[in-house]
Amino acid sequence: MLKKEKTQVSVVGLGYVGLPLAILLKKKRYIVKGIIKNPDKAEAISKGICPFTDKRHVEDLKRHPIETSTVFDEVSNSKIVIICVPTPVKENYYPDYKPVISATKNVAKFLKKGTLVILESTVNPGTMETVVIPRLEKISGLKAGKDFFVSHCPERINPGDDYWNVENIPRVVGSYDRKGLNRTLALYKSILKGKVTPMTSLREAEAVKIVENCFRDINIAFVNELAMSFSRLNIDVVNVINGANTKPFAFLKHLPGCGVGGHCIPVDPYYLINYANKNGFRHDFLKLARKINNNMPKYTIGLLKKGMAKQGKDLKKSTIAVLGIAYKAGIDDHRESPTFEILKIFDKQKIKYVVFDPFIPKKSTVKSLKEALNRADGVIIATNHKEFGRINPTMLTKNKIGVLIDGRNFLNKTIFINSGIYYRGIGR
Ligand code: SAJ
Repeated sequence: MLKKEKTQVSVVGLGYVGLPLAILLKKKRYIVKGIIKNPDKAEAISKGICPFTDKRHVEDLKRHPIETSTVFDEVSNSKIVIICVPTPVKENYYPDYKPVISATKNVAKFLKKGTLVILESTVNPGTMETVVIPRLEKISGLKAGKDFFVSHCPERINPGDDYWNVENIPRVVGSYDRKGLNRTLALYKSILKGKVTPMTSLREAEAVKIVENCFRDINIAFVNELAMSFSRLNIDVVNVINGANTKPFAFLKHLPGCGVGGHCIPVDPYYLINYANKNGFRHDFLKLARKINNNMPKYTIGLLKKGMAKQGKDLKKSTIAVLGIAYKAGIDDHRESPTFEILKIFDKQKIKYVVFDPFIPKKSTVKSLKEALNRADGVIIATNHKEFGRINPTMLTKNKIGVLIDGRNFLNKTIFINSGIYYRGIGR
């Protein structure tokens, strides 16, 4: 039985996954030690200052500061070590295991007998057995199952979500052996309200997460393809999706947009595509979905070009306001954001632009929505931040803006069309 107050847990990686988890463990009276590469963030978190803007964690961390260091020594005093480091992809979309390998090696240096090591980072099936466990054993000289225990509990954080959080999201757990599984289930059941479901292996747990996110990616690709098709059939795809969504079963609503960003959805399918490829299977369907979604920024620019031409404006002599850098509304995370793809195409085609995101001033080229519109001849909404919801026809016409491409189908198309503005959404 876990005696929380006497159980020290090291959390490696205190980003959007590790930090909420560390705070929750502390709230549940575990002894928590944070480990993070960045010394400034380590110092801030130790003082209860949250290094990112998620308001939920700012308050929580102030009340429950986490003693955090950049070194791994505290692993030797921890009964449990949970690794929550990023798992990005490289340029060629191959999985980049560097953060996982570095964390694993550092943990192994201080690993003591009886410790339970859990990886929460998203990895493809087989990673625990081929990347993590061999390095833990080789460097520590200990044996998995005999001297230490290993599990995988894939993270399911949904940044910006006001309802689902680290405490209430159900989780799955896979382990190297039965003992490790029992210990891991005991840990998560002692801190979570969400259901904790045991899988029969590490691979199954790794596969669950990848399948969740591939499922989301292919469904987004499906509605993106519908959007491109229906826009030629003069059908509003959003109305059709909402209509289909009235069916109380066997339909799950997804919406088309100017692209798929984030640290998970556009990345995770490549983990499976590459791993399956190495084992002789080609995921043509997953690859096609990725191709469709990766093409949406280009499709969006095509809509803009058509609109500018219709309005008799020379795109080469115009400035476009790109509104939104974050990969989704209400957050400042811009990893894999479609906006960067849009700007890359603009740079290549020498199309002038300004870009504004109220959550990411450092990457904005203007200081306000007003300034962006003052300088624009056309607008692309790339992120449906609440602030952009107040854009109305007058704000455009007074700046002689004749084209609005709504990359998130965010605004009321009718009022813009009725005011003579060339409005196009994605599929409407
Ligand atoms: N998107 C669409 N159409 C949709 C839904 C999303 O174009 O219908 C786009 C978004 O604009 C965004 C990207 O896809 O650019 C990812 O959207 P997301 O809502 O999946 O955002 P994430 O990656 O932060 O959150 C996901 C979780 N989201 C939900 O389940 C709602 C979930 O897949 C995982 O818990 C989490 O990532 C993760 O960590 O895997």
